Amino acid sequence: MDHFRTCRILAVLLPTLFAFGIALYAQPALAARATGTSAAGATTDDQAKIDAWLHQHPGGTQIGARDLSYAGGALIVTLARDPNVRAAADCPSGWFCFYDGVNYTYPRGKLSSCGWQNLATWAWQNRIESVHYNMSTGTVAFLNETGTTDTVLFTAGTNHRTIADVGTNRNKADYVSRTGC
Ligand SMILES: [Ca+2]
Repeated sequence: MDHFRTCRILAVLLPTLFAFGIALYAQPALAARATGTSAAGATTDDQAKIDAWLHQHPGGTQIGARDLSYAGGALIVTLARDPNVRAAADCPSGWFCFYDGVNYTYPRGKLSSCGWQNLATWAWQNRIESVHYNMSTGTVAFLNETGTTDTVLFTAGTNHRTIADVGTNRNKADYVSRTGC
C-alpha cells in the first residue's frame, strides 16, 4: 500500500510546506490584453494569470505557457485553455481534473494520487464546478466539510467520467478521496 502511505505522508506534510493564502484567485485587474502570441501560443494575458496565481499561491513552478506544478508535479494548475482547443472536458489521460467553472471553464486543477487529500492544501477548496475523471481505474469522491462526518457531494470515475455542472454542489468540495486504485 505504498500509494496509501505516500498520500498520508503528503496529507500531513504539505500543509506545512505550502503556506498558501486563502484569498481566492482573481483576474489581475491590470492584466494587459493579449496583443501577440509566442511560438508556444502563450499570450501576455496568460503570463499575467500565471504571475497572479503564483503571487497568491506561492510554491509552484511554471512548467508551460499556462501550467504550474506544485509538490513536484502532484498537482498541476492550468490557468487558461489553449485558444485552439474548444471548451470541453479535456483532462489528460492519467489524471482527474476539476474546474473553476461549469462546462470545464479554467483554471483547471489536476491530481492523480490515491486516497484522501485536502483541497485546501492547493487552495482549491470551495471552488470546483465541473470535473473530468480520465484515469484507467478507480473513482474519486468530492467531499464537503460537515463536522465529524464529511458529506459526499458527487463522484466521478471510470463509469461516470464527466460532470459538466455539479449543480447545487458548486463551490462546496473541500476534500477528494480516490479509491479503487
Ligand atoms: Ca465546502
